[in-house]
Order: sequence, then structure tokens, then C-alpha cells
Amino acid sequence: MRMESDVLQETEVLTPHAGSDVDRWRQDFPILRETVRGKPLVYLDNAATTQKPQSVIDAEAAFYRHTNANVHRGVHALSQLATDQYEAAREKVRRFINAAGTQEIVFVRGTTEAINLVAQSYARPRLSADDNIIVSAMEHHSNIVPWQMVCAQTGAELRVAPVNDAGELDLDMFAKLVGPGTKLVAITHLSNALGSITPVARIVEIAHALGVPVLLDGAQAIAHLGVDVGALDCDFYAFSGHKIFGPTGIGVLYGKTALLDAMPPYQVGGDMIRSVTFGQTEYNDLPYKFEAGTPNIAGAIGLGAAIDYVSAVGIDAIAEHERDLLDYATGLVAGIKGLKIIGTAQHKASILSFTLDGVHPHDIGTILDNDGVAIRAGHHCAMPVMQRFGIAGTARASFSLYNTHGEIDALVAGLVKVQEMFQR
Ligand code: C6P
Repeated sequence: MRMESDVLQETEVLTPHAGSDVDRWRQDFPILRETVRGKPLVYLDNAATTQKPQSVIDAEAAFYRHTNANVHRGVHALSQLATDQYEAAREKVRRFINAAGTQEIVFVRGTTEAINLVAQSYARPRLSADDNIIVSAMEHHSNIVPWQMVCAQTGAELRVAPVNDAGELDLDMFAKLVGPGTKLVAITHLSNALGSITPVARIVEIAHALGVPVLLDGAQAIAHLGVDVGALDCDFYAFSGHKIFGPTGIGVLYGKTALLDAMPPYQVGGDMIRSVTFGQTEYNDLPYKFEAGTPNIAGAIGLGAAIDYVSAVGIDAIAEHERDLLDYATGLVAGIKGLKIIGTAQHKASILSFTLDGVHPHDIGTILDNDGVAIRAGHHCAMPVMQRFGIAGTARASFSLYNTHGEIDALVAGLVKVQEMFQR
């Protein structure tokens, strides 16, 4: 198959280590056979979205081809099949993150919607002018703006726990910020801009000691770290399907049953009700209370297939491979004059953010793109952390299970080219 775009076309898979795990994993992702501008695609923008294995593509297509019907509504066979598959996907998510029950797994559009849901449905009714919400200085806008909005609506204060020069959360300062008026702590599990892994166990411990619930933004962590909400004891966990090899438009809000039970619906309409009269409406049970309207059925089924894929490969094997990639890339770029890594936390995963003296990150991204190397450049929807480091943006390479040393070599060769062009 040939792509219509003049810059994309299909070619052979890069097979740098024939027979190795990464070689086998690469075969599962058809897009890796594409060329971009005549060069093999080197996809290092996995923090923005991951590529999809054939099994995920097939699961979505099979749904539309064989079992497409609406869920929870029909007595006919297709509707029952669709419902079974949709609910089976929910169970796969439950098992994957070790939630206590499927009533704690709410399907949403993605991390952004999950956080907005908690802001409006959990936080808003509980906040008043003397209260506060705590975030960190390295949050994505999706874990800042919903809290800013709810603070504006209620008069509450948004408190920001600082990060040090390495991009690590200052736990002492964080502990000082948590107080009697704190109604929620909302912190990223893995920073998309810096790659820092936050000390979530300690965060939960400190917050819970004062009875404060914790929401973790798992948009990045979900595909790179084993997530066990039972062991973490966090109160809410949000993630997006598309960052873990699943489709766009589907994501998950995990919430503890008691908290979700006590929350009003976020949106209202069909499927989330038990009975409706013009006088009053009785809401459905969890998790359906939070799933108004026809859900993204195919997306949920695709996410289920993505979880099957990750479980088959093993999250530990993925983490180990990505650790090796990050170490290899970090070592190589250290030799590039004028390159500064932004985010040097002791505990990091899969993300290499950097600046190059005298070169705008967008120029880095554009020049690399000419060689088929896809990275992200800019503020990564995390402008406050850029301000913290006194920069407008970074170039960011983000790794996944199908990336190779050869691809990192291509990145580094491209960066050397950038440097030469700008030194002329
Ligand atoms: N970060 C990136 O390139 P959505 O868009 O709802 O799927 O995810 C939002 C989001 C929330 N939190 C974190 C930590 C994230 O990294 C993201 C998405 C992408 O870094 C796109 S801006």
C-alpha cells in the first residue's frame, strides 16, 4: 500500500537486530514500514502518541466488520455481543491496573476528560474559599487548567509544589503545602516534559496522613511503568488509550468506589440513568453513571487489545528496553557541544528533553524531520515547567518498545547536522 501523501510511503521494516525482541516487536507495528521524505521512519514522538500494533488495528476493524451495535440497549444478538466485548475491555483494564472492581473503571475520552471529570464532579462541590488543591510545577496543562477553573469557580487556591533543577519534586516543600484546607493532590506519575518519575508512594502517604485524596495523571506512566492502583492506594488514576498503543478518543478514569459513589454525574443523558420522569431522574450504578451517551465502543475494544498486547510482551520487558534506550541516548547526546538535557532526575523513563545552544527547538524538529526522524519540539503543553527552567521549549525524543539503538544513532547524526548548519 502506498500513502497518498508525498512524504510518506511504505518500505521494509528496519531490522537492526534480526531475531532480537525489538526486531520481533517492530514487526507488529505496520506503520514502522513507512518512509518519510524517502527515509525510513524513525518515530521518536511516543509521548505524544504511540503507534498501533496490528492486533489493535484488527480488533477495531473486526468490531465494525462483525459486531457493530450499540451497547447496554438492545435485546438483539449483535448488541449483546458488542456489550460483552465492551465490558470485557473494562475487565482487561481493571486487571491491568489492579483495581478492586470494574465499577471503578470509567471509560472517558482520555486523560484530559478524566481530570476534568474529577475537577467538576469531585472537587467543585467540596471546595470553598479557604481550601486548596495541590499540583506540581511539572504538570501538563491538562492537570493544571481544570484545577485553575475549579478554583476560579469556588474561590479556592491552587498551590504548586516546586521541582528542583534536576526536575525532581521537592517532597519537603510538597509536605509543607498539604494542610487542613487541602481537598485534593493532583500530580503526574511521569512528566511528559522532563521524563521525571514522581515519588508517588510518598506523595500518597503524605497526603493520606492528612486525609487528602490523590489523583495521579498517568498519561505517560501507563505505557512505561507497571501501574498497580491497589498497591499505590491512589484515589484516582487517569490515562489515555492512545499513549499505550490503543486508539485515540478512549481513556480511563480509575476511582475508588466510595469516592465515585459520592460524586454526581459529570455529564447527563442516555445510558447513565435508571429511570427518568419529567419530575426526576434516578442515575445508573457505577461506572455507567459517568458514561452518558453512546460510548466509544470500538475504542474501548481497541484499548482492550492494546492491553492484551502489552501484557503479552510484559511491562517489565518494555521498561527494561526503554531504560537501555534512554541510557544509550543520554550517553550519546552528552557528547554534542551546546546540548543541554532538561530533566536529569535520578528516576526517569523514556523521555529525553533537551535544548541546543542558539537553535530554536522547532528548527531542530524540522531539520530532523527532513531525515525522517520524528520528535516533538516546543513546550509540550507544559508551559509552566518551561518557565521554571527559563526556556521557551525543548526538543523531545520519547522512546517506546519498538525503538532501537540504530534509531537513536539516526537522531544523534541529525543533531550533529543541525549543529553544523547553525555553526556556519
Ligand atoms: N501529552 C505530549 O506530547 P490527552 O491529550 O488527554 O490524551 O493527554 C493529556 C496529557 C495529560 N497528562 C500528561 C502527562 C500528558 O503527557 C498528556 C498528553 C502529549 O506530551 C500531548 S500534549
